[in-house]
Amino acid sequence: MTSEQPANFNVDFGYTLAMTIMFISDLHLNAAQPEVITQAIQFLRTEARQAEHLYILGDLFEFWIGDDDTDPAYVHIQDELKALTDSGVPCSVMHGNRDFLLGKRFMQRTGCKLIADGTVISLYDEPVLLLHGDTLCTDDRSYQRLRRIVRNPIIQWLFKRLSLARRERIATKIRMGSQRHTQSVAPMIMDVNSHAVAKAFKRYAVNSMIHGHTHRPAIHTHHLSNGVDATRVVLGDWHTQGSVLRWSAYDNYALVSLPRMT
Ligand SMILES: [Mn+2]
Repeated sequence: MTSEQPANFNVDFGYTLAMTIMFISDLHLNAAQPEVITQAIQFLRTEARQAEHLYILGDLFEFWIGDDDTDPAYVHIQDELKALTDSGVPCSVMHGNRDFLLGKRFMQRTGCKLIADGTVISLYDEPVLLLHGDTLCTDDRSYQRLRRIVRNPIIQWLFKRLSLARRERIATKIRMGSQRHTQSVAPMIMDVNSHAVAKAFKRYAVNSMIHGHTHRPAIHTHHLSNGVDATRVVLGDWHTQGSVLRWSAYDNYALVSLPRMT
Protein backbone atom coordinates (compact mmCIF):
# COMPACT_ATOMS: atom_id res chain seq x y z
CA MET A 1 0.00 0.00 0.00
CA THR A 2 2.86 2.34 0.71
CA SER A 3 4.03 1.86 -2.87
CA GLU A 4 0.93 3.69 -4.06
CA GLN A 5 2.21 6.94 -2.61
CA PRO A 6 3.38 9.46 -5.18
CA ALA A 7 7.13 9.84 -5.35
CA ASN A 8 7.04 13.48 -4.29
CA PHE A 9 5.05 12.77 -1.14
CA ASN A 10 7.87 13.90 1.11
CA VAL A 11 8.50 17.16 -0.64
CA ASP A 12 5.27 18.76 -1.72
CA PHE A 13 3.48 19.08 1.63
CA GLY A 14 1.36 22.11 0.79
CA TYR A 15 -0.83 20.27 -1.63
CA THR A 16 -0.33 16.56 -1.01
CA LEU A 17 -0.71 16.60 2.76
CA ALA A 18 -3.90 18.66 2.86
CA MET A 19 -6.65 16.43 4.30
CA THR A 20 -4.05 14.13 5.80
CA ILE A 21 -4.57 12.75 9.28
CA MET A 22 -1.27 12.20 11.07
CA PHE A 23 -0.27 9.82 13.84
CA ILE A 24 2.90 9.89 15.93
CA SER A 25 3.96 8.24 19.18
CA ASP A 26 6.96 7.37 21.31
CA LEU A 27 8.86 10.63 20.92
CA HIS A 28 10.06 10.12 24.51
CA LEU A 29 10.90 13.82 24.77
CA ASN A 30 13.22 14.71 27.61
CA ALA A 31 15.55 17.57 28.38
CA ALA A 32 18.63 15.33 28.08
CA GLN A 33 18.00 14.80 24.35
CA PRO A 34 17.60 18.28 22.87
CA GLU A 35 18.04 16.97 19.30
CA VAL A 36 14.79 14.99 19.60
CA ILE A 37 12.99 18.04 20.99
CA THR A 38 14.31 20.16 18.12
CA GLN A 39 13.04 17.70 15.54
CA ALA A 40 9.66 17.39 17.26
CA ILE A 41 9.26 21.18 17.33
CA GLN A 42 10.28 21.38 13.68
CA PHE A 43 7.60 18.79 12.88
CA LEU A 44 4.94 20.70 14.87
CA ARG A 45 5.82 23.95 13.08
CA THR A 46 5.89 22.57 9.54
CA GLU A 47 4.40 19.25 8.51
CA ALA A 48 1.87 19.01 11.34
CA ARG A 49 0.41 22.41 10.35
CA GLN A 50 -0.86 20.74 7.18
CA ALA A 51 -2.66 17.98 9.08
CA GLU A 52 -6.40 17.74 9.31
CA HIS A 53 -5.87 16.18 12.74
CA LEU A 54 -2.77 15.13 14.68
CA TYR A 55 -2.96 12.11 16.96
CA ILE A 56 -0.21 11.49 19.52
CA LEU A 57 -0.61 7.88 20.67
CA GLY A 58 1.36 7.93 23.90
CA ASP A 59 4.88 8.45 25.21
CA LEU A 60 5.19 11.95 23.85
CA PHE A 61 7.38 12.40 26.92
CA GLU A 62 9.98 10.08 28.39
CA PHE A 63 8.41 10.67 31.77
CA TRP A 64 5.72 13.00 33.09
CA ILE A 65 5.79 13.64 36.81
CA GLY A 66 2.83 16.03 36.78
CA ASP A 67 1.42 19.08 35.02
CA ASP A 68 3.14 21.32 37.60
CA ASP A 69 6.61 20.46 36.22
CA THR A 70 8.24 23.74 35.22
CA ASP A 71 11.24 22.33 33.32
CA PRO A 72 11.76 24.89 30.50
CA ALA A 73 12.08 22.13 27.89
CA TYR A 74 8.62 20.84 28.78
CA VAL A 75 7.12 24.33 28.92
CA HIS A 76 8.54 25.00 25.44
CA ILE A 77 6.95 21.86 23.98
CA GLN A 78 3.60 22.84 25.49
CA ASP A 79 3.90 26.29 23.88
CA GLU A 80 4.58 24.67 20.51
CA LEU A 81 1.56 22.37 20.85
CA LYS A 82 -0.55 25.41 21.77
CA ALA A 83 0.69 27.21 18.64
CA LEU A 84 -0.33 24.17 16.58
CA THR A 85 -3.85 23.94 17.99
CA ASP A 86 -4.22 27.75 17.79
CA SER A 87 -3.39 27.48 14.09
CA GLY A 88 -6.51 25.34 13.72
CA VAL A 89 -5.09 21.82 13.79
CA PRO A 90 -6.96 19.63 16.29
CA CYS A 91 -4.57 17.51 18.34
CA SER A 92 -5.53 14.45 20.37
CA VAL A 93 -3.19 12.98 22.96
CA MET A 94 -3.28 9.49 24.47
CA HIS A 95 -1.45 8.42 27.59
CA GLY A 96 1.54 6.13 27.11
CA ASN A 97 3.19 4.01 29.77
CA ARG A 98 5.62 6.88 30.44
CA ASP A 99 3.40 9.94 30.41
CA PHE A 100 0.12 8.65 31.82
CA LEU A 101 0.07 11.52 34.32
CA LEU A 102 -0.55 14.10 31.57
CA GLY A 103 -3.58 15.82 33.04
CA LYS A 104 -6.20 18.51 32.66
CA ARG A 105 -3.80 21.41 33.06
CA PHE A 106 -1.60 20.11 30.24
CA MET A 107 -4.62 19.76 27.98
CA GLN A 108 -5.86 23.27 28.83
CA ARG A 109 -2.43 24.81 28.29
CA THR A 110 -1.88 23.12 24.92
CA GLY A 111 -5.42 22.99 23.55
CA CYS A 112 -4.95 19.24 23.05
CA LYS A 113 -7.70 16.78 23.83
CA LEU A 114 -7.05 13.67 25.91
CA ILE A 115 -8.36 10.49 24.33
CA ALA A 116 -8.62 7.13 26.07
CA ASP A 117 -6.31 4.22 25.34
CA GLY A 118 -8.63 2.14 23.18
CA THR A 119 -10.45 4.82 21.19
CA VAL A 120 -12.18 3.97 17.91
CA ILE A 121 -12.19 6.76 15.36
CA SER A 122 -13.77 6.85 11.94
CA LEU A 123 -11.04 7.23 9.36
CA TYR A 124 -12.50 7.90 5.92
CA ASP A 125 -15.60 5.91 6.95
CA GLU A 126 -13.65 3.01 8.37
CA PRO A 127 -13.56 2.35 12.14
CA VAL A 128 -9.96 2.30 13.33
CA LEU A 129 -8.80 1.40 16.84
CA LEU A 130 -6.15 3.59 18.46
CA LEU A 131 -4.04 2.20 21.31
CA HIS A 132 -0.74 3.02 22.91
CA GLY A 133 0.17 -0.66 22.56
CA ASP A 134 1.41 -1.74 25.97
CA THR A 135 -1.86 -3.53 26.78
CA LEU A 136 -1.13 -5.89 23.86
CA CYS A 137 2.22 -6.97 25.32
CA THR A 138 0.68 -9.58 27.60
CA ASP A 139 3.71 -11.91 27.51
CA ASP A 140 5.59 -9.41 29.65
CA ARG A 141 3.96 -10.40 32.94
CA SER A 142 6.18 -8.33 35.20
CA TYR A 143 5.46 -5.21 33.13
CA GLN A 144 1.71 -5.88 33.32
CA ARG A 145 2.03 -6.19 37.11
CA LEU A 146 3.86 -2.85 37.29
CA ARG A 147 1.20 -1.32 35.02
CA ARG A 148 -1.58 -2.30 37.40
CA ILE A 149 0.27 -0.64 40.27
CA VAL A 150 1.18 2.65 38.59
CA ARG A 151 -2.24 3.03 36.96
CA ASN A 152 -3.99 2.60 40.31
CA PRO A 153 -5.84 5.90 41.02
CA ILE A 154 -4.92 5.82 44.73
CA ILE A 155 -1.23 5.38 43.95
CA GLN A 156 -1.43 8.24 41.42
CA TRP A 157 -3.26 10.46 43.91
CA LEU A 158 -0.53 9.86 46.47
CA PHE A 159 2.29 10.33 43.94
CA LYS A 160 0.95 13.71 42.77
CA ARG A 161 1.04 14.95 46.36
CA LEU A 162 4.78 14.42 46.70
CA SER A 163 7.20 17.29 46.02
CA LEU A 164 8.50 17.68 42.47
CA ALA A 165 11.98 16.70 43.63
CA ARG A 166 10.74 13.46 45.18
CA ARG A 167 8.64 12.63 42.15
CA GLU A 168 11.69 13.19 39.95
CA ARG A 169 13.77 10.83 42.07
CA ILE A 170 11.08 8.14 41.89
CA ALA A 171 10.76 8.66 38.13
CA THR A 172 14.51 8.20 37.66
CA LYS A 173 14.41 4.96 39.64
CA ILE A 174 11.49 3.63 37.59
CA ARG A 175 13.26 4.55 34.34
CA MET A 176 16.42 2.76 35.44
CA GLY A 177 14.40 -0.29 36.45
CA SER A 178 12.62 -0.27 33.11
CA GLN A 179 15.97 -0.08 31.27
CA ARG A 180 17.29 -3.07 33.19
CA HIS A 181 14.08 -4.94 32.47
CA THR A 182 14.25 -4.21 28.72
CA GLN A 183 17.83 -5.46 28.60
CA SER A 184 17.15 -8.64 30.53
CA VAL A 185 13.97 -9.82 28.80
CA ALA A 186 13.90 -11.71 25.48
CA PRO A 187 12.88 -9.48 22.54
CA MET A 188 9.82 -11.66 21.77
CA ILE A 189 8.44 -10.98 25.24
CA MET A 190 8.56 -7.22 24.62
CA ASP A 191 6.45 -7.48 21.44
CA VAL A 192 2.69 -7.78 21.18
CA ASN A 193 1.00 -11.11 21.86
CA SER A 194 -0.90 -12.32 18.80
CA HIS A 195 -3.87 -13.53 20.87
CA ALA A 196 -4.13 -10.13 22.55
CA VAL A 197 -4.12 -8.52 19.09
CA ALA A 198 -6.85 -10.86 17.80
CA LYS A 199 -8.91 -10.19 20.93
CA ALA A 200 -8.60 -6.43 20.48
CA PHE A 201 -9.79 -6.60 16.83
CA LYS A 202 -12.78 -8.62 18.00
CA ARG A 203 -13.60 -6.65 21.13
CA TYR A 204 -13.65 -3.31 19.31
CA ALA A 205 -15.16 -4.78 16.12
CA VAL A 206 -12.54 -3.19 13.84
CA ASN A 207 -10.34 -4.43 11.00
CA SER A 208 -7.65 -1.78 11.48
CA MET A 209 -5.65 -0.62 14.44
CA ILE A 210 -2.81 1.82 15.02
CA HIS A 211 -0.48 1.71 17.99
CA GLY A 212 3.08 2.46 19.07
CA HIS A 213 5.01 1.42 22.17
CA THR A 214 7.06 -1.50 20.80
CA HIS A 215 9.37 0.70 18.71
CA ARG A 216 9.01 -1.75 15.82
CA PRO A 217 7.49 0.34 13.04
CA ALA A 218 5.70 -1.90 10.54
CA ILE A 219 2.42 -2.59 8.81
CA HIS A 220 1.15 -6.08 9.67
CA THR A 221 -1.67 -8.10 8.18
CA HIS A 222 -3.56 -10.41 10.56
CA HIS A 223 -5.81 -13.15 9.27
CA LEU A 224 -8.76 -13.10 11.65
CA SER A 225 -10.87 -16.16 12.44
CA ASN A 226 -13.82 -14.64 10.53
CA GLY A 227 -11.75 -14.74 7.33
CA VAL A 228 -11.00 -11.01 7.26
CA ASP A 229 -7.47 -9.68 6.72
CA ALA A 230 -7.02 -7.00 9.35
CA THR A 231 -4.33 -4.32 9.37
CA ARG A 232 -2.17 -3.31 12.32
CA VAL A 233 0.06 -0.30 11.90
CA VAL A 234 2.87 0.09 14.44
CA LEU A 235 4.26 3.61 14.71
CA GLY A 236 7.99 4.18 15.10
CA ASP A 237 9.84 5.83 17.97
CA TRP A 238 11.84 9.05 17.65
CA HIS A 239 15.10 7.96 19.30
CA THR A 240 17.28 8.27 16.20
CA GLN A 241 14.83 9.72 13.65
CA GLY A 242 11.26 10.93 13.42
CA SER A 243 8.34 8.71 12.43
CA VAL A 244 4.88 9.62 11.21
CA LEU A 245 1.91 7.77 9.77
CA ARG A 246 0.13 9.87 7.15
CA TRP A 247 -3.37 8.71 6.28
CA SER A 248 -4.76 10.72 3.41
CA ALA A 249 -7.73 8.77 2.02
CA TYR A 250 -9.50 5.46 2.41
CA ASP A 251 -6.83 2.75 2.26
CA ASN A 252 -4.17 5.30 1.38
CA TYR A 253 -1.55 5.61 4.06
CA ALA A 254 2.20 5.71 4.50
CA LEU A 255 4.41 5.06 7.48
CA VAL A 256 7.33 7.40 6.91
CA SER A 257 10.58 7.98 8.77
CA LEU A 258 11.76 11.56 9.07
CA PRO A 259 15.53 11.92 8.87
CA ARG A 260 17.16 13.85 11.68
CA MET A 261 19.12 16.87 10.51
CA THR A 262 21.94 17.62 12.91
MN1 LIG B 1 5.40 2.98 25.49
